Amino acid sequence: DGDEVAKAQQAAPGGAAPTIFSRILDRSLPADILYEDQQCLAFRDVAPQAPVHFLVIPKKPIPRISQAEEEDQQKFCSLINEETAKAEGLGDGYRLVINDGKLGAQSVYHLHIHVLGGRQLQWPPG
Ligand code: DGP
Repeated sequence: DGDEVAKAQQAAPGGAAPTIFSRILDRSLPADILYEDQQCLAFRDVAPQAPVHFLVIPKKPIPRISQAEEEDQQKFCSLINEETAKAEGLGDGYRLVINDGKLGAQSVYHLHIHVLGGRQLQWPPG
């Protein structure tokens, strides 16, 4: 919504600066965690836009996808969290979204994939 866009327009791409997601990773901020492995963490979005809406992040604090290094890009497939999507009841389909930068409405500069589903999604998004 407009609030998220306002946040995105104020968010500064902070390089390696810690974000709220670093605090979720080190457990100093509680989150509803769905999946974890050596490389990634999946947790529910605090402001869900669909009946199921979770985020999948790399543990490495890569700020944004357009600035990811080559070797990190090879790991992105593990971010597409198929198993968790199925476990969340998304067997009939879901949407993966990566917001990148200001115009892409990214508000947290720790690379993350949104996984949304559980209703008929519309296209195009706003
Ligand atoms: P974006 O950068 O616009 O792709 O989205 C960031 C998302 O992160 C947004 O949908 C809301 C979510 N979010 C922000 N802060 C928190 C938080 O403290 N906890 C959780 N679980 N989600 C958060």
